[in-house]
Amino acid sequence: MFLTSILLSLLLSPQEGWAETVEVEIIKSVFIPTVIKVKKGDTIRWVNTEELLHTVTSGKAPQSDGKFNAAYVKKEFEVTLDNAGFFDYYCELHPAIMRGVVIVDQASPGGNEKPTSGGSR
Ligand SMILES: [Cu+2]
Repeated sequence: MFLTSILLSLLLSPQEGWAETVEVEIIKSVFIPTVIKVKKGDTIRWVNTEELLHTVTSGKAPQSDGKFNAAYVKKEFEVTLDNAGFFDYYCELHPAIMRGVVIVDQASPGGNEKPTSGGSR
């Protein structure tokens, strides 16, 4: 009885795709949207729509903080952030004009908050 209902709820709940991919486009040397909000574990994908090369470098321009860095994005770059927080990033080639922010939400998608396994790294 009990097991059946667990199985049923597993089957019925939309577990598939609870981590999403959020896209940021680089258009005319601007990150669009400039500020995005994602959930922990989501993937952020930057898509460079133009010929110009750009970087996606974490930190407050012009100071990278080493969390992520894609040098010379010709087409796409993906990153998954597992920590909640506020992540500034910019383009090292155009730091004065190309800046963006990723806000990673504490909650996991779909309310499937899993107990964190012990041990910190
Ligand atoms: Cu750039």
